Amino acid sequence: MKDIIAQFAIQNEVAEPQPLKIGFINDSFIIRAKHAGERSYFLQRINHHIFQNVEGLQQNILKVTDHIRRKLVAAGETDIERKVLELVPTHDGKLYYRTPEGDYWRVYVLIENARSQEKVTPASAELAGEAFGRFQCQLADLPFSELCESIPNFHNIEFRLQQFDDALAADAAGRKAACADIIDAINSRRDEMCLAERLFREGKLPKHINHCDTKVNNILFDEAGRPICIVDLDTVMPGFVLSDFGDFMRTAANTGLEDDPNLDNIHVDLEIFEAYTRGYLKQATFLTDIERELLPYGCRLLSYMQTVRFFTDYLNGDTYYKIQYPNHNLVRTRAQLRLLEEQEKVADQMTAIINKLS
Ligand code: GN1
Ligand code: MG
Repeated sequence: MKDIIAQFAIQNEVAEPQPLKIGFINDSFIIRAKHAGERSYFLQRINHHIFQNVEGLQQNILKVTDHIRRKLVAAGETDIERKVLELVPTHDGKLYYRTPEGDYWRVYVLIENARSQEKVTPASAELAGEAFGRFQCQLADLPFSELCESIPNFHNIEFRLQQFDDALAADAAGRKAACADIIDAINSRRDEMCLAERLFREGKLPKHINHCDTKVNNILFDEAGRPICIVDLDTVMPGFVLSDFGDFMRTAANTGLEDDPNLDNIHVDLEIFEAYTRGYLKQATFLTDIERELLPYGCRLLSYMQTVRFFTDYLNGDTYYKIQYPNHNLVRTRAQLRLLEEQEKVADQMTAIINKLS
């Protein structure tokens, strides 16, 4: 570990890295400053099986954080080092270090006195909406073509349906026969769910830079409970604003769990929906009419996409998502499908809320 840290341009004396239990994808460590008042750091081993283009990934993060920092400076903000992540380069100016064994490591400056939260209340949902809306707005003038897709076609539903079709044809785990209802539910919504990609090809729906993992725990809050910084920038990439709006609602505006075995627990929490939307619309001033109109559709699209992704992994024999028990991906699939059905029931109410707040 000492060899790894020695590669990075860390100027002050630091203690041994301590492992942190956060996230399922990368391995994270905290490196504390030895002397009070000096910088501490956040070290990560990047999962290069999932992020195969580490150079592109790190360039994305640099472009996005530099762009946001320039915006903060121009706006005369203070405390900027807590409002945007900062990568620490290696001594030879690289954004990551590759070990002789082929592992990839990176270092960020640690944001002090900040915490994340797992659960939302209506009050924190509104702040979360402001935070993700501000993040998108800060990036709205960075051309999306400047960034690569750190996971190619990550939120492209046409691609996800192709993976589903391939998994169905192969039926590698012999699981498809018992799942005719799920297969029907996916197939009957295909056309509707590919609308965003069609509108993009027709030049009617723009792409922007999105976070693509808008769970509330990717926002750091200060001691007073105010959002200060958006973190986990690995999936920041070009896409539709629907992704970020929809994924927050998928994970936060659900009265049940993502993998709830009791489908009766699953309903749309319209109070959370309204609170987040209020915060989001306040900040996301760049939205076009069609983007605003499609926000309820974005919620359904992300639940549908997650249904397709979990179910494809189930058909493939559980090769992507870590599972805690044998049918976990099937339980996840059914829970996401139920959420989609519940979102379909309240689509008009969602639209009414958006119209009221616009
Ligand atoms: C994965 O590991 P986590 O929870 O950050 C996945 C997301 C899914 C989510 C479903 C890189 O995210 O896209 O929505 O699981 N991330 C990747 O729980 O595939
Ligand atoms: Mg994540």
